Amino acid sequence: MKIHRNISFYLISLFALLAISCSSKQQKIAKQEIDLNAGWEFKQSSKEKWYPATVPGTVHTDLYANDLIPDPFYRQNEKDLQWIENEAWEYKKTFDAPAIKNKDFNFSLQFDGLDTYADVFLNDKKILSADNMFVGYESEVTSLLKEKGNELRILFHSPIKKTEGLRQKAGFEYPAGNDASEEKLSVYARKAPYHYGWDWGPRFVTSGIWRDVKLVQRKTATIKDLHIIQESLDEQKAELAIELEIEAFKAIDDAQVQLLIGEKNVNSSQKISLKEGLNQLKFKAQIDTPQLWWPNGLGEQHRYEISARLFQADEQLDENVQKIGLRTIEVVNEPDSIGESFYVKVNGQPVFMKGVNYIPQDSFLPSVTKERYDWMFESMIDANMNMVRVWGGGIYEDDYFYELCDEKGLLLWQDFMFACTMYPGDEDFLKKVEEEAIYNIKRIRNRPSLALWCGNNEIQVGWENWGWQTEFKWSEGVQQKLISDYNKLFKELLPNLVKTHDANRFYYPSSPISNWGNLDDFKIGDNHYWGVWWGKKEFESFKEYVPRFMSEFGFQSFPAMESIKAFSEAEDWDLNSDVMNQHQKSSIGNVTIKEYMQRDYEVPSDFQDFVYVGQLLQAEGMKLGLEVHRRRMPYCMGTLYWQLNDCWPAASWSSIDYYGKWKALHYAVREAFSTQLVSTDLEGDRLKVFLVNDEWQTKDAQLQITWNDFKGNILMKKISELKLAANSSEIVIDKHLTEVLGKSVSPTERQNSYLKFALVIDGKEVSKTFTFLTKPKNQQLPTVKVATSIIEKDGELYVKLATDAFTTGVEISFDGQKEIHLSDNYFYLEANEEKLVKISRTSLDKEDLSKIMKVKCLNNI
Ligand code: BMA
Repeated sequence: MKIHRNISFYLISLFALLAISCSSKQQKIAKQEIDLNAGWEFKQSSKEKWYPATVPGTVHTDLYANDLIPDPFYRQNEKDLQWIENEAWEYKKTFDAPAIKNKDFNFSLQFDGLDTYADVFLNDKKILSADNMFVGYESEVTSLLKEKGNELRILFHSPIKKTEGLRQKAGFEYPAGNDASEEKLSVYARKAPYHYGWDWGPRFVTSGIWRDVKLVQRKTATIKDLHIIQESLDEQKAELAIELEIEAFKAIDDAQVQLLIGEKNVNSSQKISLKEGLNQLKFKAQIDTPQLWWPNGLGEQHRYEISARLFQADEQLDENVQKIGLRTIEVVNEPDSIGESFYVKVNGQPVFMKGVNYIPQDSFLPSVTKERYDWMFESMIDANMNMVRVWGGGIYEDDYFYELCDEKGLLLWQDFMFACTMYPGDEDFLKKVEEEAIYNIKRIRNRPSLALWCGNNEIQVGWENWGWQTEFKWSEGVQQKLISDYNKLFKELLPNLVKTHDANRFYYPSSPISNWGNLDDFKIGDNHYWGVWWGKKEFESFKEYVPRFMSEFGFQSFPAMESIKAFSEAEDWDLNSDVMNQHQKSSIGNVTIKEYMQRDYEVPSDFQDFVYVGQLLQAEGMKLGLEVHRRRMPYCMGTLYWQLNDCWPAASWSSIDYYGKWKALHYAVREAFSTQLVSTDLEGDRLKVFLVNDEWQTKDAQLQITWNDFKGNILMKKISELKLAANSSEIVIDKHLTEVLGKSVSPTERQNSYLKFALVIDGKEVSKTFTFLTKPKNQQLPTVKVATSIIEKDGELYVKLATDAFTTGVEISFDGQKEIHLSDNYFYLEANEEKLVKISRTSLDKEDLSKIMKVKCLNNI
């Protein structure tokens, strides 16, 4: 064993005890990947004419780019584009492969994602058939490849036609309620469920080459997989097991493996023998005085880069590089004195999970650029989140998504891709799922952010509580089959695969495990509380229905007007118009928004005002839920709201719209998730004030309470000094309002005044909240003058605002601009307060922006 600075490293191979040398060899690698994404053409199979295509891409986006169809998201175009799913499509390209002259090389074509039923031909010979969009395919093509003019052709079969026979054979319908067709074919295809429609998304059943295509050239042997397992971790050292899978194209006895941490060569092996086929090598490694990886908010996301290099004689054949993080993550889900816990411990301590459910960012997946991923992650981090759930009706995400989880410190809750319906369980189906699970487990398992695998979304609760068993009138035999298939998939196959390929990770069969309709269930595991929205319960019910872990809850709103303008015309701006209904997929959508609005606000008759108030409503309702969950820590140890984003421009539960624009909700989430939080509960005239601290240190703090009237007169001010215990939630005030305010509140004051609570640490206001003495619709908000101007400061543009009286829900927008970001929006402005709001995500200058700026507030509508 040799020590290099604070990193010591030793390895034991299954085959030989290996000696160590210090020479780090880095040279041209025999394995090369040649990008084959350029120069594709496509056509409808039944037609003659070829058109240019984009790879990665989809048929829909290629048709649109060639002006063969209109914008699928515009108005009601979705309806007219359903024919595409019934057609077959062909893609082709030609390429040269000069390296084929070198007889030592082995060549294969690698497809990182084919959507979904595809036959692939090289020089007219079929090289593979694909039927699962969630796996990559590779086919050895050495003997078929020519030096010049190879033709690669892919025939995509209609996913509808491909699965119709399976439905007929089954002879019964699956309960796939989100599949927007009478014939529920989505269950038979291993294809993103949301493509078939969802209650926030359109139906676009895509086909296409949705991830990269490459020609891969290799020599003699290749590294198939590098798996790094953290076996132990303490302050002194981290012990790692490193497993290498090497595929040798022929037996050799002069291979060498070199391992590095960062740039540091920590080991070179003596010559080892590889048998033809798959070779598994195991090593041990140790990192001294490890630096830890922390979730966002608790510390740095330190990572170590571990590389394995494979040599033969002096030639480097291959290299595999993985970035790992050293941390412990435990999901504690066990019986306790209340019922059954569900919480996450990171580096030894329970951490409250603040996060969100993520859906694919586009109906057309390849349209999601790195910039769009960056923006989503920036927005999650800005909103103080530490967990994201990749929800089971979408896709196993792009590698870049997972890279950002690691880099930014977002713990990853990864569902397998099954949602809201029962699924088949025949041999063929299980085989496909097995391949898909192994492929994706191996792809993600080295990620330090990966906290847990979850079998599916809402299938167990669906089966037990959604009435499927009576609604579908299945025979006893079908019911038996459905439940037995469920058990095979989620209680046998998937947990066994996780155990085999990612042994230390927590597996959870289905989220949620408990039912929202039953209060007793809130003592057990996780819950999706849909009493608000689907159950039409008051937002206040969030206080009663607190689970041990909230993995979904939400409330809808429309995107802001500038985003609505992008898919509609002025004549569509009506809650009941066909276009607005097309872009509202929840069966109870617009009516429900209105119903809740009536409870708290005066419902504006003007559509644009309705959209605006709808966003305030969503933000206020959800803020209550998020705060309640944090207040109830440690009974409740996490809250992931539904949903972060959208896959098209529409009304939905999202906090960020399709164009990346933050709704009022996202600003509210940022406040509700702040590291230290002040939160209030006024029930009748009983006032409770809660303080929450997510840091692991005690904090000295000041709580400032002011009672003001809307005109700006201070009616009372109180400051108290306190200590916030580490990682805690406490009630610091639980009194009658009169006691807190020093006098009783008159009926006029009730309508004309508000309380402001500010939490100050080290002279900085870290959290604040406004508490009202009556609902917005009963308040007498004065008409206000909000003065605005755009100023330039240190090369940045800001909106400067001031108001003459208390102002609710200040919304800044810019005509025709749907992507501009404002550092704050939909905020309260106090009388005589001056505020600067930073403008970003625009190339417009001060003059342009001044001309198109608009300001709205609740007072003036
Ligand atoms: C949840 C999700 C989705 C759905 C949402 C809103 O439970 O899992 O299926 O979009 O509810 O209904």
